[in-house]
Amino acid sequence: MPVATLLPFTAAPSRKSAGPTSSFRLTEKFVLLLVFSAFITLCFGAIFFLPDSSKLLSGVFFHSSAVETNTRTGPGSGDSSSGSAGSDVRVLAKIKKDHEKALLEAKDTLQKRGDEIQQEILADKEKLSRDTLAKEAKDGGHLPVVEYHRPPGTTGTEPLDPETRDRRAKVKEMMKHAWDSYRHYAWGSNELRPVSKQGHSSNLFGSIKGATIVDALDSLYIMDMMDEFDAATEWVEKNLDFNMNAEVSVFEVNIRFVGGLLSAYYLSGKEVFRRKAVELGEKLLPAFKTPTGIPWALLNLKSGIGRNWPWASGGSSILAEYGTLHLEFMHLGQLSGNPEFAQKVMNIRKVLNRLDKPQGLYPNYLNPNSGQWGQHHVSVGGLGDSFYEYLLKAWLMSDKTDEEGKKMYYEALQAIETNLMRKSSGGLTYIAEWKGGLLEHKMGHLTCFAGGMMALGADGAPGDKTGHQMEMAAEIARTCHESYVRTALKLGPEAFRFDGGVEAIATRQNEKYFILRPEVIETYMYMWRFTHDPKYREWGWEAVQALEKHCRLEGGYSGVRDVYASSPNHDDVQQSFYLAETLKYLYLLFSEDDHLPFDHWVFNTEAHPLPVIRKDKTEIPNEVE
Ligand code: DMJ
Repeated sequence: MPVATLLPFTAAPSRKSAGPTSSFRLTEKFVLLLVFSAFITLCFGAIFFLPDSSKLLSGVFFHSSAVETNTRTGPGSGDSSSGSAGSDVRVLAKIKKDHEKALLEAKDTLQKRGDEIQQEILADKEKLSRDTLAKEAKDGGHLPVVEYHRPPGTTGTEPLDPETRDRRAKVKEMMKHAWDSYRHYAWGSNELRPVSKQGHSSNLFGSIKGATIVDALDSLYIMDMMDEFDAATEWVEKNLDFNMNAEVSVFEVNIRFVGGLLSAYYLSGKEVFRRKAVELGEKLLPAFKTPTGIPWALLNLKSGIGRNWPWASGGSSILAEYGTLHLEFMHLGQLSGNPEFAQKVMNIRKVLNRLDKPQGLYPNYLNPNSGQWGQHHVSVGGLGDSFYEYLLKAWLMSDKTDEEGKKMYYEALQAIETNLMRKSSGGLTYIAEWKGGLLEHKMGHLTCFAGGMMALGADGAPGDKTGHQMEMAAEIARTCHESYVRTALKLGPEAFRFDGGVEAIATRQNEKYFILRPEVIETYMYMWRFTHDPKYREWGWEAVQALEKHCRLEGGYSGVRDVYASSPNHDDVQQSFYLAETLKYLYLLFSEDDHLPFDHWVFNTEAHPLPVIRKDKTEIPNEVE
């Protein structure tokens, strides 16, 4: 600032007060002026160039709004007028301290090498992004930072064989029809009613919405339907909500919603899926508040109050329900850093291992209060099925470190083989049901998954039982195929019997329906992968043709009420598992083995692929940092 402009501001001589100064000689006046202006220059130099100068100016002379805001919000700042001198001093002291710190840091930095500085900048940047992510996670559910690495095989190569390529393309077109119909007529509802062309809500999910969207996410991704996947992702981001006062089935919500979200996360790496999966998983934790830690079947998501199905033997929990949480909960533990998830499911094993098992079998009912078995009903179909599946898959998903799961699986399978597996007079192997020591010679469509499970586990079978278990798997696949072949519509009934002179045929009217279930096709897919016997692809193609002929409607796909009737009577439901499982297993049946390879992926019971958690931590595809 030029000195001249400052003169009037200081002691500029005016004509009126000129008297005493007029006695100085001109040279003295000049020297005085020189000294005075030198003094002024020095003062202003000090103000502007000393470290604290600019803030001092703004703080003391100009009272910038920033400084005012600071002092008002600071501790003990009630009145801005009183005590302002004290607060100014405090502000000045803080400014000085900050300045000194910055100067020291700058000095320190100047002494460092270029590469050191660069490394520090990088580290600072990483820390900042970690802090931001951690904050975001905290806002949306206190998640730790997870570095995402896409596991191998999320996309596969085109099938070489042209016929297989065409068949796979056909399955994709079926998926498109199922999805487009849902989108058109039932968007946001749990499921689609393809005849009446409207939404359908199942009370299994309380008032959670969008079961079809979440169940279908990974199938859309796997089939490279990315526009549809993006639309589904957007719906999840904006609409998927678990904050409701409603009762849900813990099992169904776990396998479809938690499983679907986890797979979508592992395939795409999108954080929203991890966040939602953990959020929902945490909402399910109160289900374990029972004297034994065996969870309730039903849970109110708001109150956290649980109960069991009123029809389940003396208030029991159900084997296939509490025994089908393990895979998802182990991954939830990985992705959330919350050890509770693993503790809860490991405790279920502890309770089971303390109990006596009749003939080595696991009854379907267990009382969560007393820790005692309910009615002695054993089944590899409904009420029991996926418990066995999860023992094997827990071992595989743990990179074969979960020895307890392995032992429990192979021992249970041995008990099943000894006590439940039988061969019909016509040579069909089936798995019967066991009721208090008596066999009911009936096999459910649900039980047909066991062929695939046996094939998947055959390789690790103890002794030299690998070949034998593969044979059992092939036999079950054949029997289940027969249950389809022996119907008018070439689709399998809900349950088929081996008594009263029939084999692999439903005899009761209430067992003749087909609701687009996947289990038979699931077994074909596993058998194809392990044997490459072309008959499994042929059998899968037969199912495609039957689905197209009898279940496809203008408004989507529907189940049928009687597979023995000459023309279909539609039940008007497109189940969400049709998109999650049936169409996915068909697609993989006509894909190369490099798509979701079994040494890297394990499918949950709703066909949602989850990556193997590597024992060598450096190889873990997604590990908590
Ligand atoms: C699916 O929800 C799952 O496969 C479950 O384990 C059994 N039932 C249906 C499909 O049939």
